[in-house]
Amino acid sequence: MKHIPKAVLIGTIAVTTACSGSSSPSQPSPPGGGTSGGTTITITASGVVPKEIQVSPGSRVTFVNNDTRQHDMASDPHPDHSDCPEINSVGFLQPGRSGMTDNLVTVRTCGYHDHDQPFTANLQGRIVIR
Ligand SMILES: [Cu+2]
Repeated sequence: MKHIPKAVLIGTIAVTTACSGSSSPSQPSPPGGGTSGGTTITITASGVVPKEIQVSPGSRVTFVNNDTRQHDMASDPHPDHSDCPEINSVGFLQPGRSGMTDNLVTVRTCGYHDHDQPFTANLQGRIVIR
């Protein structure tokens, strides 16, 4: 017969020091957005950048007019603008102004153009929702 010693575990009373709120990590927040992956299309004097952007369903895309002239962004096809009416919310943009699409909820590819210059290729682009 083996004697199995009865192990008596003396639990140490762990006194957990309550967190008294002095340990909030400072998270650097980049100013001015610039989210990776990006949902911003910039309109420059030489056209839209990027020409094609990919966003997740439900995203809104911001058009920023960095050109010195006005632009009027709208969904393809011109002049009906019926493919992705969410884009038509961007509309007319004075220089320096920005506008957002409505929520792009449908997985698809949306073409857009500048309604003032509907046949200017560098003012046409695509938003890929996937
Ligand atoms: Cu148009």
